[in-house]
Amino acid sequence: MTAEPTPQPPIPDDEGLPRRSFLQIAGYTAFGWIAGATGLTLLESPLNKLFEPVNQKVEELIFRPQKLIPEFPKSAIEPDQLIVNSFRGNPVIDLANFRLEVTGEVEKPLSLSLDAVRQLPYKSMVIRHVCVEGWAAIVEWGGVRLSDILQMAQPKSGARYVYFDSADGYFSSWDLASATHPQTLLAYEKNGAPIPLENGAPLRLASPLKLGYKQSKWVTRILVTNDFLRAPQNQQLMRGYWEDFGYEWYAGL
Ligand SMILES: Nc1nc2c(c(=O)[nH]1)N[C@H]1C(S)=C(S)[C@@H](COP(=O)(O)O)O[C@H]1N2
Ligand SMILES: [Mo]
Repeated sequence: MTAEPTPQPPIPDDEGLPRRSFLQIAGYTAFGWIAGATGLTLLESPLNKLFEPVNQKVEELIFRPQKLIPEFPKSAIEPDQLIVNSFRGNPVIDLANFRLEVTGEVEKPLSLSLDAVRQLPYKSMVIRHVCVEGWAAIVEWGGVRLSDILQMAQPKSGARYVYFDSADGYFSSWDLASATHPQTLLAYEKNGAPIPLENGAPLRLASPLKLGYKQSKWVTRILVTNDFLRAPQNQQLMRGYWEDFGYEWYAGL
């Protein structure tokens, strides 16, 4: 690893304040996003329809064969090497009412129950998790391909980024190509068992493409955007919790 800017220690958790998602902190709500996205689309759609079929670029990304990363055999799993790394501890999640929201620049916003997620095709993989802090672990993750969920939501033709909002207030953003890679999963199993809460239950990202801080745990909302988000107060770029402290955005392995 070349010298990474040392992030400042995270702001201590103020137990007196409710933990809000980054979308709420940024002043966005799901409704705001849908309304905003619709406004843009109405303005832009006549041109888009003249020059390209709707969704062409996005469909190319989703269906383009992407290079597969070699996986490890199950015998290589290192069950004791995965260190829990959470910036502010475990969130409380109401599993009975849990919904995975998919919103933003998509034709079909989704609100999926865990059962609905589990009904999608299952994929497991043994990959190396690499934390920028200097440790790594070979882990088996099982779950669904994020591309299957994005395909259901149908990103619009201008979509470029995918934000992940987590129940602990963490967030990150990915390029659409990495998000639609066939080995980028929303995982609900770790090493053949349901993911423990501290590792991100009920749903966490798992991908051999990127460093650990891009592997969001406790994912509750997926937001597809054309551009990076900016904080409404000061227009500062919002690309991710650690990314906004100076960690590299793409963070490829
Ligand atoms: N929501 C959320 N996701 C997160 C983090 C976090 O603090 N909150 N930490 C990240 C970091 S830095 C790493 S290395 C991995 C650690 O995953 P683990 O705790 O399951 O080992 O989770 C990533 N995803
Ligand atoms: Mo990490």
